[in-house]
Amino acid sequence: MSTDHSRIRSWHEHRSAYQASLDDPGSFWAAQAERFKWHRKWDEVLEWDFEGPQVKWFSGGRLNITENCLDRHLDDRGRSTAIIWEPNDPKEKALRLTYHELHERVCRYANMLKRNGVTKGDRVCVYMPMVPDLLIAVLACARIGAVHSVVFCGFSAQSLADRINDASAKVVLCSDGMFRGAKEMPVKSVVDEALSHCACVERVLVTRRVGWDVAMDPARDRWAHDELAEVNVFCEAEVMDSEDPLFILYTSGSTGKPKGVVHTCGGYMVYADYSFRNVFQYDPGQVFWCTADVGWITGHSYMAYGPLLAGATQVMFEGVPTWPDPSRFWQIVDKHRVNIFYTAPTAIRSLMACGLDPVLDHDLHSLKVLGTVGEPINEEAWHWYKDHIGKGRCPIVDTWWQTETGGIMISSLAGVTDERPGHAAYPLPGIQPVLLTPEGEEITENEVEGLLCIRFPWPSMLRTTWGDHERCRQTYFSAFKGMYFTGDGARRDADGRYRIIGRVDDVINVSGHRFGTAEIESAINEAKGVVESAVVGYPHEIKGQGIYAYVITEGPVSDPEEMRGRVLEAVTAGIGKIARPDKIQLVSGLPKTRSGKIMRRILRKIAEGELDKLGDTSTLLDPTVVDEIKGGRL
Ligand code: 7RM
Repeated sequence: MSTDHSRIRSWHEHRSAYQASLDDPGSFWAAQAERFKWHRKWDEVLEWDFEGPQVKWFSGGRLNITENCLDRHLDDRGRSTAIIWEPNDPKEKALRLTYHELHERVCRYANMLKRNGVTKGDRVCVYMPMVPDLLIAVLACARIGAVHSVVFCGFSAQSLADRINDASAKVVLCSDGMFRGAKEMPVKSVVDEALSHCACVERVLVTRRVGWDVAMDPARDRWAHDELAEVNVFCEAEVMDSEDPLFILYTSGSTGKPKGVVHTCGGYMVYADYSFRNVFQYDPGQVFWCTADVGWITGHSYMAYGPLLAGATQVMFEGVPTWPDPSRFWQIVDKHRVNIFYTAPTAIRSLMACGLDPVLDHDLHSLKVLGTVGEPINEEAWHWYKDHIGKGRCPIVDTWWQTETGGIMISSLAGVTDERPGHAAYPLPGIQPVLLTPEGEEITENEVEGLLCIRFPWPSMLRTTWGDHERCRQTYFSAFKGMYFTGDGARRDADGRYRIIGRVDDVINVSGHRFGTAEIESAINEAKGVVESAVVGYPHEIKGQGIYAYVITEGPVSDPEEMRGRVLEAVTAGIGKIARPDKIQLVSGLPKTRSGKIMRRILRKIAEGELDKLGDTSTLLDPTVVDEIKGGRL
């Protein structure tokens, strides 16, 4: 086997690295871990048991991830650009931060956190738009060993409050407001509303972005710029244990309440860097741009951590793809000479719908590698991306992974492994996927479909769900003995490439964002006049999946539009605008079994328009509701 552990550069190396990772996982991952600065080397590479589950990587090792993201690069790359921040408004000047400057700003911010009572192990909730302080805040938490919990700014006050309470966060970091395309939107006032339901928060630190005169509680709130003026520019990094928690990130599952996925320091660091360098084949000096928000796992692993661990230069964009016009992404690619561009299929589809004119004004010659993440990519979008953005000369990496996996698990490596539209392709060396039948039988042949599981640990896997380890066991490790169950179904082609089909549980993936049907239903049920609801996903041209809600109301509704408006408001308040149903059908009953279970399969078929494929409905409590629902289909 090749002894160059820096990067896999050929199909042959991929095969031999894969084999080596199977033969001796300990040596394989130890070699990756050697790249970093450790205050103390690990005693054991891996200890594991999927029953507990109890998984430890690099135990006994001591490190700080920000020393590896920042300090480690200062001698060689201190003056090279770490972040190019492109503001919402193209007329506002972009901000460039070198590794030196980013290091200094993280240290200052970390000292501000300390000055405001944050210590190792405390949970800090970060609720900020895509401004440099968001990234700085995340790294500052990691610097002092505080556990960050980033909540995407599109979530409502209610969901923010739930997440703050679940983690018992002591401090909230936010901004006054945010710019999003042509709009200005509140942030601090959302935090204020959330905090009326949270007793745990002692301090709120506010970054000024839009310049609003927001309400400040003198006992609780401070402006970040005032506090930052009081602190030192150097902050010693807190030395952490490999298995100390690094962050919590909430994600939706099939049950009502989002789970706080916990990632730990050592393993997450090793895998974020390993996967970033290998999948994107990043070369020093190149410009990387991941369009995801730091509020999602993609923004954690491929903005906050992976690229910085690799010493990369990257773009961080505050705005939206369609403002001031649908050429904004391509303008930015040309302006900052982006080499590697990583986005979601939903963004590609929505830009594809705007036609070629916005693309043709830009030469895009800097692009070398394209990537997608978050949902299956349909062939039409794949080819459009390949031909019109990549001009036929850029490899596309279709990266499959999850909040829980921490990093990319199945993907081709740019220009190294071949690609097939719609296929995430091969597991990265070190990753052992399996396909199972619903009965838990392993399917070993190719050209088959099954439930996607992972049979062996990898360094960035989740360790627990915050405050509820049993829930972690139940959700991921109990369906099939000795396996991590992903919740996805997949196909394996004749050459062993994987194609991810989608969720097999009650999770809907809307524009690459996960929502549980139960979570949306409980928000809908809060609306006045709603008795019960059932939510399913259906194919949506742009979003991948749309949300279809069937809602039972109290008695007949005189004004259906007003009722639908109430449902939308309830979802906006309970979760956020991003989870609003695309279709709301008012019904008098739902198809239920005699035991009272809602037959979602039938509702899904109706939403998909496959009215002749409902199957046997005779066992339903009241088969006549099906005809009514079919008749009223939207
Ligand atoms: C990174 C992220 C995870 C779910 C996952 C899948 C779906 C993600 C792909 C994909 C097909 C892909 N984390 N998914 N990537 N499906 N091809 N390349 O998205 O936790 O928010 O979502 O997303 O269903 O289970 S996530």
